[in-house]
Amino acid sequence: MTAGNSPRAFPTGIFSRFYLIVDNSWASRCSLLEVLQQASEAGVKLVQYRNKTRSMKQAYEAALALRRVAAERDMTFIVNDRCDLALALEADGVHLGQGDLPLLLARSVVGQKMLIGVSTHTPEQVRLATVDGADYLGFGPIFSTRTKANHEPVVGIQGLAGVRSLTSLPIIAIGGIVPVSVPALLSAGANGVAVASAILDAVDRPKMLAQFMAQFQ
Ligand code: 3NM
Repeated sequence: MTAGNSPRAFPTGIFSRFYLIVDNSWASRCSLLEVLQQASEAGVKLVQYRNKTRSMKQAYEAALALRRVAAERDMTFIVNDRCDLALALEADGVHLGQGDLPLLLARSVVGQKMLIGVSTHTPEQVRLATVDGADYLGFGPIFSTRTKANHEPVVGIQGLAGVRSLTSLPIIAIGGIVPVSVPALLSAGANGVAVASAILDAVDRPKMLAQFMAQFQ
């Protein structure tokens, strides 16, 4: 289900510059399945399932329908934090935070076919994840965000520009991103943007999705 010729090439087409984070903490307020369907209709091709609070069993059950829809709609499906959940869901990738399994260990767990992304917040973390063989990097938080509890210091657009030359991997900017932020982030060297609250909280979600996707035309 992964795009590209390599068994785990990170998708690079323009429709993969928008990386939707479907965070389970919104599940009581909206249907995550509907969000995924709306995202697919807007052309989104890359999605991460994030569940920081539920048991493994609950997370698996909640994610299964999302995973199926993503597969049907040819969306790359990445699981946050947990290699075991990614394997159980036959996900296309796993996204590791700095507190998760180290990259080399995670690679031995998930095998060669699965994409591995790494959250980075400093130049040193960017260098290390690159040397260790990540497939792509998250870098942030660019702006302040309420989605990630106790997040690391805000790096700003300058912080992003400062790490661009340290890696040739795709960098996905993350944290507090709204549509008007996107041009400056792309100019600073981001290959794409990852977004949760701007989409999940949107009153008119199809319109918000369209506003983001229009940034990549
Ligand atoms: N990781 P929103 S910031 C999940 O800096 C996450 O690594 C971050 O959500 C990091 O679009 C963040 O609502 C929150 O700000 C992204």
